[in-house]
Amino acid sequence: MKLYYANGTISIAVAIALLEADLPHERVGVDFATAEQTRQPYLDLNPKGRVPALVLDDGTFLTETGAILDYVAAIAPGAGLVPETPVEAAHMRAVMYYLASTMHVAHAHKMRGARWADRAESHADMTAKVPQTMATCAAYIETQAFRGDFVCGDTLTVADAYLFVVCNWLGGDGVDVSQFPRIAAFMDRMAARPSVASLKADGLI
Ligand SMILES: N[C@@H](CCC(=O)N[C@@H](CS)C(=O)NCC(=O)O)C(=O)O
Repeated sequence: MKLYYANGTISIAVAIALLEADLPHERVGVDFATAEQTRQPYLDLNPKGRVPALVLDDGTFLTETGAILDYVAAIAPGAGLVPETPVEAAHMRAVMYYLASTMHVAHAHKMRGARWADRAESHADMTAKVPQTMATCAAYIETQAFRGDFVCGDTLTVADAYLFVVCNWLGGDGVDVSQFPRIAAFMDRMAARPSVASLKADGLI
């Protein structure tokens, strides 16, 4: 498998999950500094112009962080990255859908306002709102997401890889993480895992 990623982006959630699942894979960096994701040949591979993308050994091409994380969990059942009970698995996916549809989108308003508006003052207004919207999202995560040390209790699932990367953006988005003690403890717990530590050592986080 080949994971197309960029440092610090949501694609790192997939890198964490692949390491947690102990699945062999190759990482291919996409250079956001030169907007490589918006040009050929990357656009031929992924017309969405985003990361992550995962290319399987038979050429099958996957996008969308939540879908890729579910795939990784499914091909490594021994790693236990999805809860066994349907109701717990639904909670895990509820958190992942929230991250995809609400919190990641709130974060994107800081740098990617051109997706929604053309005027510079509109972009500035969107950027200025980010500390507030991300703090609102953090408050939701703090009180509703955790059912133990992790999202689904005391065992790590793919939602934790996703949540770690999104919460890693909070400081840069103007949110004081120390105001959210469960998130802060979760971030420390994740940082101590060999998967996250090795990605940090490699400069991906
Ligand atoms: N819904 C997609 C969103 C992916 C996404 O927006 N990734 C960002 C990085 S965090 C990206 O590739 N941005 C490049 C751009 O906007 O040009 C997913 O969850 O995989």
